[in-house]
Amino acid sequence: MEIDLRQLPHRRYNPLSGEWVLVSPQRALRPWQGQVERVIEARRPTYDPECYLCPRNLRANGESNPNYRHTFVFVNDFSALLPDTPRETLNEHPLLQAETMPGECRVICFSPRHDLTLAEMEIEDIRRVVDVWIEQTKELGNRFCWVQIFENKGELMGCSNPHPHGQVWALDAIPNEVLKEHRQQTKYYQENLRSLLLDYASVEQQRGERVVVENEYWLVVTPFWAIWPFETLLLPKIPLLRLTDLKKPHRWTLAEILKRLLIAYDRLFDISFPYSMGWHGAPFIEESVLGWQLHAHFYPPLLRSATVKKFMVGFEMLAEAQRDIPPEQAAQRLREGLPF
Ligand code: H2U
Ligand code: ZN
Repeated sequence: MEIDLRQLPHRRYNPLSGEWVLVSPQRALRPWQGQVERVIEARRPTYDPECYLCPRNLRANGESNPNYRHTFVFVNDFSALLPDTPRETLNEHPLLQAETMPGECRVICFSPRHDLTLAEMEIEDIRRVVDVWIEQTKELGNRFCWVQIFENKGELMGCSNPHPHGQVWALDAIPNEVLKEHRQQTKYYQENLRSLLLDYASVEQQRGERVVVENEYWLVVTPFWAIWPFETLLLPKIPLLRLTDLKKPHRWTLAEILKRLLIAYDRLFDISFPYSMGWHGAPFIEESVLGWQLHAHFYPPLLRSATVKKFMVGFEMLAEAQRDIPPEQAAQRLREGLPF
Protein backbone atom coordinates (compact mmCIF):
# COMPACT_ATOMS: atom_id res chain seq x y z
CA MET A 1 0.00 0.00 0.00
CA GLU A 2 1.24 3.50 -0.84
CA ILE A 3 1.22 5.88 2.09
CA ASP A 4 0.74 9.56 1.50
CA LEU A 5 3.88 11.17 2.88
CA ARG A 6 2.53 14.62 1.98
CA GLN A 7 -0.43 14.40 4.37
CA LEU A 8 0.05 11.91 7.16
CA PRO A 9 2.33 12.09 10.16
CA HIS A 10 5.05 9.52 9.61
CA ARG A 11 8.56 8.51 10.58
CA ARG A 12 11.45 8.33 8.12
CA TYR A 13 14.53 6.18 8.55
CA ASN A 14 18.02 7.58 8.24
CA PRO A 15 20.14 4.67 6.96
CA LEU A 16 23.31 6.69 7.47
CA SER A 17 22.81 7.12 11.22
CA GLY A 18 20.37 4.28 11.90
CA GLU A 19 17.96 6.75 13.53
CA TRP A 20 14.38 7.78 12.80
CA VAL A 21 12.86 11.23 12.37
CA LEU A 22 9.21 12.16 12.86
CA VAL A 23 7.66 14.16 9.99
CA SER A 24 4.39 16.07 10.46
CA PRO A 25 3.52 17.58 7.04
CA GLN A 26 -0.01 18.46 8.18
CA ARG A 27 1.49 21.05 10.54
CA ALA A 28 3.36 22.92 7.84
CA LEU A 29 0.19 24.89 7.05
CA ARG A 30 -0.48 25.98 10.63
CA PRO A 31 -0.66 29.74 11.19
CA TRP A 32 2.47 31.33 12.53
CA GLN A 33 1.90 33.72 15.42
CA GLY A 34 5.49 34.54 16.18
CA GLN A 35 7.30 37.46 14.71
CA VAL A 36 8.73 37.48 11.22
CA GLU A 37 11.24 40.29 11.12
CA ARG A 38 13.19 41.52 8.18
CA VAL A 39 16.81 41.72 9.06
CA ILE A 40 18.92 44.49 7.64
CA GLU A 41 22.51 43.39 7.67
CA ALA A 42 25.20 45.96 8.10
CA ARG A 43 27.85 46.08 5.39
CA ARG A 44 31.18 45.12 6.81
CA PRO A 45 34.50 46.77 5.98
CA THR A 46 36.95 44.77 3.84
CA TYR A 47 39.43 45.10 6.70
CA ASP A 48 38.59 45.41 10.41
CA PRO A 49 41.45 46.52 12.68
CA GLU A 50 39.72 44.81 15.62
CA CYS A 51 39.35 41.43 13.88
CA TYR A 52 41.74 38.70 15.03
CA LEU A 53 41.42 36.92 11.67
CA CYS A 54 42.23 39.84 9.37
CA PRO A 55 45.76 39.97 7.88
CA ARG A 56 48.45 41.61 10.03
CA ASN A 57 46.27 41.77 13.15
CA LEU A 58 47.19 40.59 16.62
CA ARG A 59 45.67 37.41 18.05
CA ALA A 60 45.00 36.41 21.68
CA ASN A 61 48.32 34.57 22.03
CA GLY A 62 50.29 37.70 21.10
CA GLU A 63 51.19 36.59 17.56
CA SER A 64 50.38 38.67 14.50
CA ASN A 65 48.75 37.18 11.42
CA PRO A 66 50.84 37.33 8.26
CA ASN A 67 49.76 39.57 5.42
CA TYR A 68 48.08 36.58 3.76
CA ARG A 69 46.64 36.82 0.25
CA HIS A 70 44.29 33.85 -0.01
CA THR A 71 43.92 31.41 2.88
CA PHE A 72 45.64 31.19 6.26
CA VAL A 73 45.70 28.36 8.82
CA PHE A 74 46.81 28.68 12.46
CA VAL A 75 46.62 26.62 15.64
CA ASN A 76 43.56 27.67 17.64
CA ASP A 77 44.73 29.79 20.57
CA PHE A 78 41.96 28.23 22.67
CA SER A 79 42.26 24.64 21.41
CA ALA A 80 39.83 22.07 22.79
CA LEU A 81 42.40 19.35 22.14
CA LEU A 82 46.15 19.39 22.74
CA PRO A 83 48.71 17.31 20.79
CA ASP A 84 50.93 16.39 23.73
CA THR A 85 48.21 14.88 25.87
CA PRO A 86 49.44 11.44 27.06
CA ARG A 87 47.13 8.46 26.46
CA GLU A 88 45.59 7.17 29.66
CA THR A 89 42.35 5.47 30.63
CA LEU A 90 40.36 5.69 33.82
CA ASN A 91 39.29 2.26 35.05
CA GLU A 92 37.98 2.94 38.50
CA HIS A 93 34.52 1.53 37.92
CA PRO A 94 32.72 0.13 34.83
CA LEU A 95 30.20 2.96 35.10
CA LEU A 96 32.85 5.66 35.28
CA GLN A 97 34.86 5.37 32.09
CA ALA A 98 37.16 8.04 30.72
CA GLU A 99 40.20 8.36 28.50
CA THR A 100 42.59 11.21 27.87
CA MET A 101 42.56 12.41 24.28
CA PRO A 102 45.35 13.98 22.23
CA GLY A 103 44.36 16.12 19.28
CA GLU A 104 44.81 19.40 17.49
CA CYS A 105 42.55 22.35 16.66
CA ARG A 106 43.21 24.86 13.91
CA VAL A 107 41.42 27.83 12.45
CA ILE A 108 41.20 28.21 8.65
CA CYS A 109 40.74 31.74 7.29
CA PHE A 110 39.01 31.43 3.93
CA SER A 111 39.95 34.88 2.65
CA PRO A 112 41.81 38.01 3.76
CA ARG A 113 38.60 39.94 3.05
CA HIS A 114 36.69 40.57 6.27
CA ASP A 115 33.46 41.35 4.42
CA LEU A 116 33.06 38.23 2.29
CA THR A 117 31.40 34.87 2.86
CA LEU A 118 32.10 31.64 0.96
CA ALA A 119 28.96 32.33 -1.09
CA GLU A 120 30.35 35.69 -2.16
CA MET A 121 33.87 34.51 -2.97
CA GLU A 122 35.05 33.76 -6.52
CA ILE A 123 34.87 30.08 -7.49
CA GLU A 124 38.64 30.11 -7.89
CA ASP A 125 39.04 31.27 -4.29
CA ILE A 126 36.54 28.73 -3.01
CA ARG A 127 38.68 26.12 -4.75
CA ARG A 128 41.65 27.33 -2.73
CA VAL A 129 39.61 26.67 0.42
CA VAL A 130 38.85 23.16 -0.90
CA ASP A 131 42.60 22.69 -1.40
CA VAL A 132 43.26 23.72 2.21
CA TRP A 133 40.60 21.32 3.48
CA ILE A 134 42.37 18.55 1.53
CA GLU A 135 45.88 19.50 2.77
CA GLN A 136 44.71 19.68 6.37
CA THR A 137 42.96 16.32 6.14
CA LYS A 138 46.07 14.76 4.63
CA GLU A 139 48.48 16.16 7.17
CA LEU A 140 46.41 15.56 10.28
CA GLY A 141 45.18 12.18 9.01
CA ASN A 142 48.78 10.95 9.25
CA ARG A 143 48.67 11.45 13.00
CA PHE A 144 45.04 11.19 14.06
CA CYS A 145 42.27 8.79 13.14
CA TRP A 146 39.61 11.50 12.76
CA VAL A 147 39.94 14.90 11.10
CA GLN A 148 36.83 17.05 11.33
CA ILE A 149 36.68 19.94 8.87
CA PHE A 150 33.79 22.28 9.60
CA GLU A 151 32.41 25.77 9.31
CA ASN A 152 30.17 27.31 11.90
CA LYS A 153 28.63 30.38 10.31
CA GLY A 154 26.53 33.17 11.75
CA GLU A 155 25.78 34.60 15.16
CA LEU A 156 22.79 32.29 15.45
CA MET A 157 25.23 29.38 15.40
CA GLY A 158 27.36 30.92 18.12
CA CYS A 159 30.05 32.03 15.71
CA SER A 160 31.96 34.85 17.31
CA ASN A 161 33.47 36.46 14.22
CA PRO A 162 31.96 37.22 10.77
CA HIS A 163 35.36 37.04 9.05
CA PRO A 164 35.02 34.01 6.70
CA HIS A 165 36.63 31.09 8.45
CA GLY A 166 36.25 27.47 9.38
CA GLN A 167 37.98 25.09 11.72
CA VAL A 168 39.62 21.71 11.78
CA TRP A 169 39.74 19.49 14.85
CA ALA A 170 41.69 16.25 14.76
CA LEU A 171 41.67 13.59 17.45
CA ASP A 172 42.61 10.01 18.13
CA ALA A 173 39.10 8.62 18.43
CA ILE A 174 36.07 8.09 16.21
CA PRO A 175 33.48 10.63 17.46
CA ASN A 176 29.84 9.60 18.07
CA GLU A 177 28.24 10.92 14.86
CA VAL A 178 31.00 9.37 12.77
CA LEU A 179 30.81 6.03 14.55
CA LYS A 180 27.11 5.73 13.68
CA GLU A 181 27.89 6.38 10.00
CA HIS A 182 30.85 4.00 10.09
CA ARG A 183 28.71 1.16 11.44
CA GLN A 184 25.82 1.80 9.06
CA GLN A 185 27.96 2.11 5.93
CA THR A 186 30.04 -0.93 6.86
CA LYS A 187 26.92 -3.03 7.49
CA TYR A 188 25.37 -1.94 4.19
CA TYR A 189 28.56 -2.80 2.35
CA GLN A 190 28.79 -6.24 3.97
CA GLU A 191 25.19 -6.99 2.98
CA ASN A 192 25.15 -5.47 -0.53
CA LEU A 193 28.80 -5.14 -1.59
CA ARG A 194 27.98 -1.58 -2.62
CA SER A 195 28.28 1.82 -1.00
CA LEU A 196 25.18 3.09 0.81
CA LEU A 197 25.69 6.69 -0.24
CA LEU A 198 26.52 5.90 -3.87
CA ASP A 199 23.32 3.90 -4.06
CA TYR A 200 21.45 6.72 -2.34
CA ALA A 201 22.84 9.31 -4.77
CA SER A 202 21.60 7.31 -7.75
CA VAL A 203 18.14 6.83 -6.19
CA GLU A 204 17.84 10.59 -5.63
CA GLN A 205 19.10 11.41 -9.12
CA GLN A 206 16.41 9.20 -10.60
CA ARG A 207 13.62 10.64 -8.45
CA GLY A 208 14.69 14.25 -8.67
CA GLU A 209 12.24 15.67 -6.13
CA ARG A 210 14.85 16.16 -3.41
CA VAL A 211 17.67 17.30 -5.69
CA VAL A 212 18.67 20.90 -5.03
CA VAL A 213 21.54 21.21 -7.49
CA GLU A 214 23.97 18.97 -9.34
CA ASN A 215 26.92 19.09 -11.70
CA GLU A 216 29.22 16.56 -13.33
CA TYR A 217 30.64 15.09 -10.12
CA TRP A 218 28.42 16.37 -7.30
CA LEU A 219 24.85 16.20 -6.11
CA VAL A 220 23.11 18.18 -3.36
CA VAL A 221 19.87 16.83 -1.90
CA THR A 222 17.61 17.57 1.01
CA PRO A 223 17.96 14.06 2.38
CA PHE A 224 14.78 11.95 2.69
CA TRP A 225 15.51 11.75 6.43
CA ALA A 226 16.59 15.37 7.03
CA ILE A 227 16.03 16.78 10.53
CA TRP A 228 16.73 20.49 10.05
CA PRO A 229 14.18 22.34 7.86
CA PHE A 230 16.71 23.20 5.14
CA GLU A 231 19.32 20.55 5.84
CA THR A 232 21.25 19.34 2.79
CA LEU A 233 23.65 16.54 1.99
CA LEU A 234 26.41 17.07 -0.58
CA LEU A 235 27.42 13.83 -2.29
CA PRO A 236 29.97 12.89 -4.94
CA LYS A 237 28.55 10.92 -7.87
CA ILE A 238 31.67 8.76 -8.05
CA PRO A 239 33.29 6.61 -5.33
CA LEU A 240 35.52 8.77 -3.11
CA LEU A 241 36.63 7.71 0.36
CA ARG A 242 37.91 11.02 1.61
CA LEU A 243 38.68 14.62 0.69
CA THR A 244 42.25 13.51 -0.04
CA ASP A 245 40.97 11.49 -3.02
CA LEU A 246 39.75 14.58 -4.91
CA LYS A 247 41.50 15.19 -8.22
CA LYS A 248 41.59 18.55 -9.99
CA PRO A 249 38.22 18.32 -11.80
CA HIS A 250 36.52 17.18 -8.58
CA ARG A 251 37.92 20.18 -6.70
CA TRP A 252 36.87 22.67 -9.29
CA THR A 253 33.34 21.31 -9.65
CA LEU A 254 33.06 21.13 -5.87
CA ALA A 255 33.89 24.83 -5.58
CA GLU A 256 31.29 25.56 -8.23
CA ILE A 257 28.50 23.59 -6.59
CA LEU A 258 29.32 25.06 -3.18
CA LYS A 259 28.90 28.55 -4.58
CA ARG A 260 25.55 27.70 -6.15
CA LEU A 261 24.23 26.02 -3.01
CA LEU A 262 25.36 28.80 -0.68
CA ILE A 263 23.82 31.51 -2.87
CA ALA A 264 20.54 29.59 -2.89
CA TYR A 265 20.73 29.45 0.91
CA ASP A 266 21.35 33.22 1.13
CA ARG A 267 18.39 33.91 -1.16
CA LEU A 268 15.99 31.78 0.85
CA PHE A 269 15.38 34.37 3.59
CA ASP A 270 17.31 37.21 2.03
CA ILE A 271 20.13 37.12 4.58
CA SER A 272 23.60 35.69 4.85
CA PHE A 273 22.40 32.21 5.82
CA PRO A 274 23.68 30.73 9.09
CA TYR A 275 24.66 27.06 9.23
CA SER A 276 27.04 24.47 10.53
CA MET A 277 28.60 22.45 7.76
CA GLY A 278 31.27 19.79 7.80
CA TRP A 279 32.91 16.91 6.00
CA HIS A 280 32.67 13.21 6.72
CA GLY A 281 35.00 10.78 4.99
CA ALA A 282 36.57 7.44 5.83
CA PRO A 283 38.43 7.62 9.15
CA PHE A 284 42.16 6.89 9.20
CA ILE A 285 42.01 3.47 10.88
CA GLU A 286 43.44 -0.03 10.36
CA GLU A 287 39.98 -1.57 10.21
CA SER A 288 38.19 -1.80 6.84
CA VAL A 289 36.61 1.40 5.53
CA LEU A 290 35.09 -0.21 2.44
CA GLY A 291 31.59 1.16 2.16
CA TRP A 292 32.58 4.68 3.18
CA GLN A 293 31.70 7.50 0.86
CA LEU A 294 32.81 11.12 1.30
CA HIS A 295 30.03 13.65 1.95
CA ALA A 296 29.29 17.00 3.55
CA HIS A 297 26.36 17.89 5.80
CA PHE A 298 24.81 21.35 5.95
CA TYR A 299 22.74 21.97 9.06
CA PRO A 300 21.08 25.42 9.01
CA PRO A 301 19.04 26.36 12.09
CA LEU A 302 16.48 28.61 10.37
CA LEU A 303 12.85 27.58 10.02
CA ARG A 304 10.69 30.24 8.38
CA SER A 305 12.53 33.56 8.28
CA ALA A 306 15.81 35.26 9.03
CA THR A 307 14.94 35.29 12.74
CA VAL A 308 12.76 32.24 13.38
CA LYS A 309 14.97 29.34 14.32
CA LYS A 310 14.08 25.72 14.84
CA PHE A 311 14.58 24.58 18.42
CA MET A 312 15.49 21.00 19.18
CA VAL A 313 13.63 20.84 22.48
CA GLY A 314 10.87 18.96 24.27
CA PHE A 315 9.92 15.84 22.34
CA GLU A 316 13.09 16.14 20.27
CA MET A 317 15.42 16.22 23.26
CA LEU A 318 13.57 13.45 25.01
CA ALA A 319 12.29 11.21 22.23
CA GLU A 320 13.33 11.93 18.61
CA ALA A 321 13.83 14.68 16.07
CA GLN A 322 10.71 16.07 14.38
CA ARG A 323 10.08 18.31 11.39
CA ASP A 324 7.06 19.91 9.73
CA ILE A 325 7.89 20.99 6.18
CA PRO A 326 8.81 17.85 4.22
CA PRO A 327 12.30 17.74 2.63
CA GLU A 328 10.70 17.64 -0.85
CA GLN A 329 9.22 21.11 -0.27
CA ALA A 330 12.48 22.40 1.18
CA ALA A 331 14.32 21.22 -1.95
CA GLN A 332 11.89 23.06 -4.17
CA ARG A 333 12.28 26.31 -2.21
CA LEU A 334 16.05 26.04 -2.42
CA ARG A 335 15.98 25.33 -6.16
CA GLU A 336 14.07 28.58 -6.68
CA GLY A 337 17.08 30.52 -5.35
CA LEU A 338 19.73 28.94 -7.55
CA PRO A 339 21.84 31.57 -9.30
CA PHE A 340 22.91 29.53 -12.34
P1 H2U B 1 34.30 30.61 15.89
O1 H2U B 1 33.86 32.01 15.96
O2 H2U B 1 33.75 29.87 14.71
O3 H2U B 1 34.14 29.87 17.17
O4 H2U B 1 35.87 30.58 15.55
C1 H2U B 1 36.79 31.43 16.09
C2 H2U B 1 37.88 30.59 16.67
O5 H2U B 1 39.03 31.37 16.75
C3 H2U B 1 37.53 30.14 18.08
O6 H2U B 1 37.56 28.73 18.13
C4 H2U B 1 39.71 31.11 17.95
C5 H2U B 1 38.61 30.77 18.94
O7 H2U B 1 39.09 29.86 19.90
N1 H2U B 1 40.52 32.27 18.31
C6 H2U B 1 41.89 32.19 18.26
O8 H2U B 1 42.44 31.12 17.99
N2 H2U B 1 42.66 33.31 18.52
C7 H2U B 1 42.14 34.53 18.86
O9 H2U B 1 42.87 35.48 19.02
C8 H2U B 1 40.68 34.67 19.03
C9 H2U B 1 39.84 33.50 18.64
ZN1 ZN C 1 38.57 40.19 9.66
